Amino acid sequence: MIPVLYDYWRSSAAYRVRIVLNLKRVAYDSVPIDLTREAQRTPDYLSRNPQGLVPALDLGATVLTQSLAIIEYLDTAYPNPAMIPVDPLAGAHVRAQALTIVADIHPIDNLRVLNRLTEQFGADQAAREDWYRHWVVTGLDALEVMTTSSPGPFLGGMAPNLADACLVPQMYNARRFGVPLDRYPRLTAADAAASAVPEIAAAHPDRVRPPA
Ligand SMILES: N[C@@H](CCC(=O)N[C@@H](CS)C(=O)NCC(=O)O)C(=O)O
Repeated sequence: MIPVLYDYWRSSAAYRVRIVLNLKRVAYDSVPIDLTREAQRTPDYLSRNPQGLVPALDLGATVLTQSLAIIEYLDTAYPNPAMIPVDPLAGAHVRAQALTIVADIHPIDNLRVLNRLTEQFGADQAAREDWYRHWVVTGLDALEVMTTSSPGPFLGGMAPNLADACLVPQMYNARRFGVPLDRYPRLTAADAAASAVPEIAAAHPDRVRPPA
């Protein structure tokens, strides 16, 4: 069977995986999991991902979860084009750039965390958005510095890599929440370069959104 991606069009974690599947030209089917309808909490979906989060990639023999683990698997199983340099030091730097988004921005801006702010502390929409922007700015401020020496046009240099696959969805989300991006010349340039790559453009939420 071809891989089945349990996906949500606006999920940045799923968007990362779509980018890498497309860059590696791995054919896949997509099953939409509507987070606005709590489809991620149905027993059927929880049997695939007990965390109740998208994405999950069903390979038939097994189901993979966690976008970075899925991308690492894809990079090993489908080595071209490479997402993570084999050189240990270069690979560590690329992972550090990616994890600045994946581990340190995204988890605390996730839907379930924003909902918890409301349930536990009574945060209104303005407070949720302020929280969201605070953590995006904190992370992107650091990432801009961490990527300044990248030769470009992509964070990966002449070709997009894991860091680009994480950056593009994060920049999409930052725009959605009105985070000013002009203070990040390196990141906006890399995002523009990556977004123009047809395989990455094809993963954009507007291109995969199911009809209402
Ligand atoms: N670390 C996980 C995070 C996955 C994640 O947080 N997915 C979000 C969408 S971007 C989700 O499913 N949220 C549902 C919820 O918060 O209830 C990964 O990288 O796959």
